[in-house]
Amino acid sequence: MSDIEDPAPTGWTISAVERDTRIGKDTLRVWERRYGFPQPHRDPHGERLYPPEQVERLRHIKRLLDAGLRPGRVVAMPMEELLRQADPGGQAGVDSAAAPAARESAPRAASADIDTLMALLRSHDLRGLRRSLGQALLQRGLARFVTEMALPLLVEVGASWSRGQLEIFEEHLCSEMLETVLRSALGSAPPADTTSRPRVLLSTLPGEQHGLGLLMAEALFSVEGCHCMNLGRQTPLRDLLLAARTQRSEVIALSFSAANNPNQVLDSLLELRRQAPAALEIWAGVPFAPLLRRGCEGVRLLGQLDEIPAAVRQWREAGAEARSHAQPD
Ligand code: B12
Repeated sequence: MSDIEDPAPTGWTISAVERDTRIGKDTLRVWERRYGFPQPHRDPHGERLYPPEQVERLRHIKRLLDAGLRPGRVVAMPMEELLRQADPGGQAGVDSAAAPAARESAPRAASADIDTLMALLRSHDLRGLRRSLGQALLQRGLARFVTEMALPLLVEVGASWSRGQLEIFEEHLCSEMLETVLRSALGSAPPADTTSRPRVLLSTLPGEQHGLGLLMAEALFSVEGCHCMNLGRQTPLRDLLLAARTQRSEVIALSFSAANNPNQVLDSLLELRRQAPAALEIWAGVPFAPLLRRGCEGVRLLGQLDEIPAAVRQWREAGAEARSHAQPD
């Protein structure tokens, strides 16, 4: 979420807009010429200044682009239409191949549960929020808690923030709270033993500050009985490979948020693939529909956390098959 102070009434500089929306300066200038949006004002030195409402519209545009829509389709779209497209009930424009990456496609809890959690967050009732999350965890168990509560809650938090309905500090509160709940659940889970496989090493790459996806992935891998080692956020490539070697990891699982540039994600994954031993599998959770469609050679791209159980099952089946081929007749 943005930590940048809204510099209204003068407007946002192009660098501030780039930082907040992750839309490059060159792209912003090209859109201005090609689509007539955004239409920044100019300061006395002729530098671009973007009014806050245009920045908000750009945030929505970026979300739809990440969900797989094309710039030609969304950049000139009026705000009401952008909101309609982002509305869980109004998915008409998001094509089905893009759906796995669209925020709207996250497994949904009863929306009443999420509404209750959001109301507790908005009223800063942290004890109530902690209690409700704890209770949901007990009721559903860890895996369903992750996919049916934590994920939809974060999606709603992100959407509310980008609609200007939630403050940044409120989003931070929610993230911290979820992190506490997930860590304590993982802490009381039965420890893996030497026979637990695959051995999974989890991290994000440098520059990625979103670590909750990683924690949620760890929870799902643990429920599947995998051996997990979570290095946390931003491990340099060299150290990741060193850790994989010393830990005898069989899978490196990475998490990427929508705040990344998909081309850079692809480059980093290819570089990691190039440096990693062939037997070490690389699984990457990415929220970019175009990248998921395109694929990345030698890397398993996963668009949803709930694909983890099937991926683990396939890994185990492939291992069993390889072992049976290795058996002498
Ligand atoms: C919490 C949060 C933060 C917190 C993170 C706290 C923490 N401890 O993690 C903080 C405050 C640090 C933060 C910072 C920023 N954030 Co933020 N953040 C969020 C929020 C609300 C939730 C992120 C999250 O954890 N989602 C849960 C994960 C699991 O979902 P996901 O990332 O979409 O992952 C999907 C797949 O990729 C896959 N997956 C992910 N990981 C893995 C791993 C495996 C193994 C597998 C199989 C699958 C998988 O599963 C998910 C779907 O099921 C999102 C909103 C949202 N809808 O996600 C914004 C969001 C990601 N943030 C956003 C932005 C812009 C930022 C900042 C750039 C703001 C700024 N200007 O500083 C910075 C980026 C810092 C950086 N360099 O990375 C934008 C990105 C939009 C964009 N297209 O650019 C979002 C989408 C908010 C929005 N505008 O709607 N953020």
